[in-house]
Amino acid sequence: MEIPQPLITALQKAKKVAVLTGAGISAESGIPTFRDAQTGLWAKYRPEDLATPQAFLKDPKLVWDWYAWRRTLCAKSDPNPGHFALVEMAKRIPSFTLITQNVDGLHRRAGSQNVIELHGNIYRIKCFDDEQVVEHWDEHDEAPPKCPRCKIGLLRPDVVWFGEMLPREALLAAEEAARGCEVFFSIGTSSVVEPAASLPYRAANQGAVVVEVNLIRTPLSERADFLLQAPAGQALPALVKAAWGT
Ligand code: BV8
Repeated sequence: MEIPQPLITALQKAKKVAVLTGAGISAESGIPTFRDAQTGLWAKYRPEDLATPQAFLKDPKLVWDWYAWRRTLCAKSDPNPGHFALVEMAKRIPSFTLITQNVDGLHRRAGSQNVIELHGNIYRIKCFDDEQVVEHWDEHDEAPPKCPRCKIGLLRPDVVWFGEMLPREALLAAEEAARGCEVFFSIGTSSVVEPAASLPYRAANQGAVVVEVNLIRTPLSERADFLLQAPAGQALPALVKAAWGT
């Protein structure tokens, strides 16, 4: 894959790089993206209709089972060359910040450090009522299990649903990284969900080079300086090889 020389040069010179990833970087690991048709049992549901507190309150078992299915899928999936290329890139950039919208934990499993998980993590479970994370619960309990601590609340995945605030520290750290970087990558995201979708614009507004990696154009494409229109699992290793020969 041909990488534009100006992009290679910008990356080789960069001291501060920030990266935002979305479901697209995990697609080649076999995890359906938000826009992919859900498969099997879940084909008739739209993710946006299930990933909300209202959906959970309306049908707790349905939403709990959807996340249980996704958790199993994530656990069976492995990081792909796109995730590993970001681990390599981080070794060569003095200040590298990885921000993800994904809840699948694949960046950490690939070896990325200090990943900013803007939308939580599907493996972390918390009480719907007091929001406290729960380590263990009665696996034989009906789905969703009751909180073993307060005995009243239902357990839910510790992910950010639509209409819920993002974790404050994570969002502040992501915004700071976008403001201070020289190169900002937006990888495998439809660039429509806020506030994550605003991060590349914050970077562009302070003069950063913005690079989009996606199969198709998105609302960000016209603002990006470079669009690598290819699967992340091919584009990112090609970029690392072009910049650092590995
Ligand atoms: C908030 C975790 C303050 C859960 C997710 C009305 C009412 C309430 C809120 C709003 C409203 N209007 C707007 C909002 C704000 C709302 C929002 O942005 N809505 C959108 C739909 C307009 N945002 C929120 O609600 C956020 N909270 O704002 O709080 C507030 C509160 C109340 C009222 C107003 C404001 C919370 C947003 C977080 C939601 N949680 N995930 C879970 O995982 O179950 S969002 C989920 O979808 C993802 O995490 C991701 O962030 C988002 C988009 O998904 P992507 O990652 O982009 O994936 P997608 O499938 O869309 O695209 C994949 C891309 O990859 C595609 O472009 C594809 O081409 C590409 N691709 C595919 N394969 C590859 C590839 N690219 C490269 N290589 C490949 N191989």
